[in-house]
Amino acid sequence: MNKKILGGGALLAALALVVTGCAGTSGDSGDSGGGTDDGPISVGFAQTGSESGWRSANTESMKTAFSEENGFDLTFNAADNDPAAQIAAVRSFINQGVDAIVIAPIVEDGWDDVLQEAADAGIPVILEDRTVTSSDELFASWVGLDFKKEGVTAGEWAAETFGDTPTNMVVLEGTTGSAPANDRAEGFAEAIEGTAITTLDSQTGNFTRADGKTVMEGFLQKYGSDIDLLYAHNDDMALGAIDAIEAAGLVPGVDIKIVSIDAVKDGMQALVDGKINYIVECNPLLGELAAGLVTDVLAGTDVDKAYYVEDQSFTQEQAAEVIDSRLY
Ligand code: GZL
Ligand code: ZN
Repeated sequence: MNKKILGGGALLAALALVVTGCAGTSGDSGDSGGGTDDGPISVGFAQTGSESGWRSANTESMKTAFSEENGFDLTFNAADNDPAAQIAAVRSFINQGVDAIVIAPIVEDGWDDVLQEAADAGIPVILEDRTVTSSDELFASWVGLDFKKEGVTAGEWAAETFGDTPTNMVVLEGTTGSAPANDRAEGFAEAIEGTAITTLDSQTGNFTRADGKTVMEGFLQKYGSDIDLLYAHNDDMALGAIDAIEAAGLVPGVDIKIVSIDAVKDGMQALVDGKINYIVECNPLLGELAAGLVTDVLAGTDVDKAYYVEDQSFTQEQAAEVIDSRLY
């Protein structure tokens, strides 16, 4: 899959390109975005669910971009983190005969059949956020983040921080089978190769605060103060773990260092408060790019198979500088 990195000027240029629907494509009736001369573009959006603060920000970004005034008629479905329900939602969009389908796939596998059905029905599919293992012949384009790079960035911080000091780590994994969980684990593991960081335990917390707390309670019962480091695949699970760490009478960010991914508001606040030590950003504001891709694909404009939005990362000091100006 050829890779286009969108950051800064390139991102804005891409935004302009895809949101205006380019010159000369349908929808030149002066309205911005997806409207065409024969009415709004109907889009079915199959969202994962509402498992985290990141997901809420992503849903808001998508609903804002796929608005009526932007020329879209959006049918939204949140699948409550249930892969079968999400595939059923996509099937319902196909039966509805929408113009295009957008999916944030809960898990990577199991998409071949329903994507083939969409292709047979002549309905283009755009992926946003997470990826699938299906052939990229089965979808028109994907826009999201480089999850493996996020894992590498988090692992490099851990390697620099702990280096050759024997360190016991526990991991709160994202949703089992999801691209971010797989790739963040892989990237982190590569980055800490050769260090003295040992993984005591690694379990899924399903990207949720509640499960992050429950799993961390289990880790604390099993390993107690032997735990030096927590790697959480997202802020929500880190925040749940902080509750468990404090309930156990330990100090998060001091007794147990924490590195996390997302950089949502609550996570950044915990970073400023010293309860988390480092956060790698994962930008949820993908709505405009996804809407532009739908418009472009329907207009027959050539698009790349993958658009990567750039991320950054934050120490406690950097978080304090930016927290008030962040968009999510
Ligand atoms: C990553 C996204 C993940 C976030 C979690 O792009 O799919 O899902 O890291 C969210 O917070 O639940
Ligand atoms: Zn365009």
